[in-house]
Amino acid sequence: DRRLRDTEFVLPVVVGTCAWWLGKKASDTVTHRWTVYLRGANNEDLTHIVQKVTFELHHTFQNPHRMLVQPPYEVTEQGWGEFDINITLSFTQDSREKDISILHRLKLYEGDNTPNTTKKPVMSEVYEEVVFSEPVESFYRRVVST
Ligand code: SLL
Repeated sequence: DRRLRDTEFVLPVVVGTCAWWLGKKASDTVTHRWTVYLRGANNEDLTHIVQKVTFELHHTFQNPHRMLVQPPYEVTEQGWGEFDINITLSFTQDSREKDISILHRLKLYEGDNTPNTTKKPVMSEVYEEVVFSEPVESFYRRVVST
């Protein structure tokens, strides 16, 4: 599989967390309901490039290794604490690309002087560019034509 020497292919993605405080319904171990997600930065379909997305949750969760082979690439859970989530992307076979990882911290609280509210969620979203340098020619041709 020939690689294109002077070419790179950039995949813009967004990773984020969205957390709702449970207010009166909160208990000691469940204070928030949250979702962690990965999507195309412009909501484009990633299935022709991404084969699977794995979210590695804190070990206090059951089955912390959550694998998604189709969109939406997201996990919704309930808990009490903030932690770093390792997000691993695997790409389609024809790309011959290695997996890449993105670390994203689950955010439940806005900050010291901001009271909790059930009216709006706490969001933490980051734009990332996955860069394929010297992509395999056949893969590159396929993805730029779709
Ligand atoms: C902290 N280092 O101490 C972090 C750990 C872990 C959060 C946070 C589990 C809930 C469940 C959960 O929310 N863990 O067991 O279902 O802040």
